[in-house]
Amino acid sequence: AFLENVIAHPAFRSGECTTRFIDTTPALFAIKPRRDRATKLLRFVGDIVVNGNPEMKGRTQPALPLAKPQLPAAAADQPLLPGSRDRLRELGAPGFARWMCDQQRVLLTDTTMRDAHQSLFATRMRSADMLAIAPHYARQLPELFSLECWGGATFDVAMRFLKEDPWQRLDQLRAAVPNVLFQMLLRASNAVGYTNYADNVVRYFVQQAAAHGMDVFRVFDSLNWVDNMRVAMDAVIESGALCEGTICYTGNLLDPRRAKYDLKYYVDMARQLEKAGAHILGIKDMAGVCRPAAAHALVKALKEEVGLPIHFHTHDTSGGAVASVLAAVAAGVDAVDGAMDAMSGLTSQPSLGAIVAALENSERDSGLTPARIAPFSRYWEGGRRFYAPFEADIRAGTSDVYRHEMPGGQYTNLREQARAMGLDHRWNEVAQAYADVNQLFGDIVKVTPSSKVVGDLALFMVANDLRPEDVADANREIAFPDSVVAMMRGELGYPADGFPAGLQARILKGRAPIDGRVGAHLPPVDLEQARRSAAQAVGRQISDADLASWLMYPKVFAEFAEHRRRHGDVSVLPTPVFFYGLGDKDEMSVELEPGKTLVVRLLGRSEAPEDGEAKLFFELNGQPRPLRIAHAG
Ligand code: 3PY
Ligand code: ZN
Repeated sequence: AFLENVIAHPAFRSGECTTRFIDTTPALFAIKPRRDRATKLLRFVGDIVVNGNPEMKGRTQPALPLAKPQLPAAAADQPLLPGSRDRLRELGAPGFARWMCDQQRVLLTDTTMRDAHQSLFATRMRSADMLAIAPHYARQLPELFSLECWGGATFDVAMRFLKEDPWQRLDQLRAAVPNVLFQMLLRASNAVGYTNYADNVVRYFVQQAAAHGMDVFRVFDSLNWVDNMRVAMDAVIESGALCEGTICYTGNLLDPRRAKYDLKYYVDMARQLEKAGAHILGIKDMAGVCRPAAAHALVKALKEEVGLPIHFHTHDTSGGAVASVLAAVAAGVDAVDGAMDAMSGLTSQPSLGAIVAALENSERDSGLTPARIAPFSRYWEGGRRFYAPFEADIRAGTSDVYRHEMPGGQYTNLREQARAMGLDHRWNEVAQAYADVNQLFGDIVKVTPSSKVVGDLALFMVANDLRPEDVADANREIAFPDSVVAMMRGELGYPADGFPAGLQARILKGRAPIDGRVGAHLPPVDLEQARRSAAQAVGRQISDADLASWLMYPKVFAEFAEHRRRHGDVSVLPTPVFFYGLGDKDEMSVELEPGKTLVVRLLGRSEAPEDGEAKLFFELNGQPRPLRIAHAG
């Protein structure tokens, strides 16, 4: 490696080096632990071959080999045209918002790399599958308004389950797509976590995300409490990025019996968001319950009452989402979300291809065509197969969502939790309990993290055969789940009209709820102290982005850092290898860095049961590499 460094050094190559070259060029001694990297990865793969990926426990492995997804045929070296991101740079956020309002065409967001996989297969999409197609997006779909590719649950799942660095994902995607806006989902004071953070932590997180190239922040509060959104919104606005202040849609606008969430409610909230400085107004229909007529009435009213461009997001859980999108378009919505066809439908977003086709040759033609969407959908069709074990066994849409109102991202999760608790056959009761808990809580917005609390109590009720009357019964002793107590204490904030006082008092058992916003009570975190703690926990220097990960999820981050120390960067592995290992005689090639490729082949294995080990015969770049792997547990 030393010699390689000498040979590669520019001074050596240009013949400008003197006899003191070696003494005066310390960089030559920076010998990269290359062999070490390859060995670490090989050991990781070997462990999966022998013991399986722990993530696959209890899941059914698909038949191997899985075909590589087919990339769009057009070359990735086509010229790069200016896109929405160039326009934001040129106009600034307020100017960009005005530009949006001036567009006749409907602007499109592709959610494939965030919400679609979060809602279809438990957020398990790996960076490698995004990065392969990213340059094609940049070159072939520069008309897209944005790519939603970060935030929400992707942040913790990347570290927790995929052993990937979410910041590295963002950086790599950004490098591949310099011209189209990137969009993230930010849970206001909960940032990308499940509980409120100190204000300075929320600010720090937003600053980091913006510094790493995030352009559009869809900021929402899980109880639609605007006061709890201001810190995050201010930080976004200050960073120069686009602040999409977002209303979570719930209930049924046109049902007089659900009067709490009427037009006035939404218009009031929209005015507050406009006042708070939002550049764009988001409508987030996380459960997919905004029926077409409601979407039309809502968008029409908001267009009349506020001056912001409106961005509509929904889920296709019922099967009716395209109709709602088209109704929103007819009422003048500026931008809408969809997912590439193969990643759409069910609990995901409606199909972009279907939306594009519906609008083609109309006044609000999106500028795209189904033919230009198709190669992307084909790619994702193949990519999705990698994740089959994480998909819920759901074949069709369900209009039952109008009863329970579970967010698309939660529905499959909760079903999975119910199954794990042996309650699968009582799903109908879980769904009803979910609706009942919502009423007990005073008919609240249900979206991460409030939706998790409602789900926790619903499962608890079914598991313990509790009816809503039992929960409401002041004479009955119930050990409520921790998350329920925390929410009633105000740890997620409050709905504008508070929680029902009786139930709240009963759940808190005499303890006082938090007065006002949690963030107003939490002392600022000493960031430099936190950096030192993080460095100590992981035994190395901490970057600014690492610090943000630590602040969000200290334990998850520390475990991820340890995984990386032991196994290296496993995000470079092909997805089937990461989850399912290599079969006998299978080969994979991994680009460790540009120009450095490992070609690995598994030639065979033998068992050495007396040592509790398996011996794997790998070939690494043509050289034999036997490895002994211990059988786990
Ligand atoms: C999230 O917060 O992750 C969501 O997707 C809510 O819809
Ligand atoms: Zn969503």
